[in-house]
Amino acid sequence: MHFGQPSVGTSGPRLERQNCRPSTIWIFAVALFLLALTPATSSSVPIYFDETGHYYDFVQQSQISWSAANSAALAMSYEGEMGCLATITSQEENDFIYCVFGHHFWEAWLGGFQDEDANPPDSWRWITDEEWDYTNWAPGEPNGPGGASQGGHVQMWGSNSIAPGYWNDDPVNTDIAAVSGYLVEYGAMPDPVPEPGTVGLLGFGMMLAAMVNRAKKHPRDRA
Ligand SMILES: [Ca+2]
Ligand SMILES: [Ca+2]
Repeated sequence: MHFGQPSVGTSGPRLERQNCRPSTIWIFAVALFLLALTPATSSSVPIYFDETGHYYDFVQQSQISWSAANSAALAMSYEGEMGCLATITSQEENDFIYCVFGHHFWEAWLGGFQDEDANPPDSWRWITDEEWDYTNWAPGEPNGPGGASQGGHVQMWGSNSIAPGYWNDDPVNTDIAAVSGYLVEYGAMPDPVPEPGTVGLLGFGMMLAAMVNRAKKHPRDRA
C-alpha cells in the first residue's frame, strides 16, 4: 500500500466524517497489521472487500493529473485482475475505501469523469461503464471548472480535509496542488471482448491441441 501524507491545509467548515462501520474498522485493523509485517520498501498490499469481491489500494503520487493516474492504474494488476481508478457504486464501497485509505490522503482520484463536450449534469461516467446511480458529492459539488461542471474528474476528500469521504470534481491538470495520489480497484474493469479474428485463432488453436493430444494417445486407446 502506498500511503500519502496530507500536504495542503485549508480552512472552512468541516462536514461530518463518513460512517466507518465496525466491520470496516476491523478490515482497516487487519490492513495495518499486514502493513506492519511488510518491509517499508515493498510494493503495494491491496485490501480485499468482500461485498464487491475486489481488491483496492491507494498509490501516493502528489500532484498527479487524473489522466496520468488513469494510465498508471490501467497498467497495474493484482491477483490476475486488471487495475483501474476506483469506481464507487454504493455507500458500502464508499465507506470501505474511505475508512481503509482516507487517513492517508488529502485528495485522491477516483475513476469518474465527464467528456469535455458533455452536457452537465447527466454526463458523469465511470471508466468501467458501470451505472452512474450512486454519488457522494460534497455540498455544492460538482461545481467546476468555472462553475458549470463540464470536463471534470472525480476525487475523494481524505479524513483531514473539509469534507471527509465526500467527492469533489476537479479539472485534469489545472488544480492538482492538493492531490495526494489515486485509488486503484482491481477487478472492476470488464474483461476485453476478443476480436472476431482472435476468436477464430483461439478455436483453431484448441482444435489443433485436441488433434495433437489424440495422436499422443496409446494405440489401444484409439481402438
Ligand atoms: Ca467499484
Ligand atoms: Ca469542485
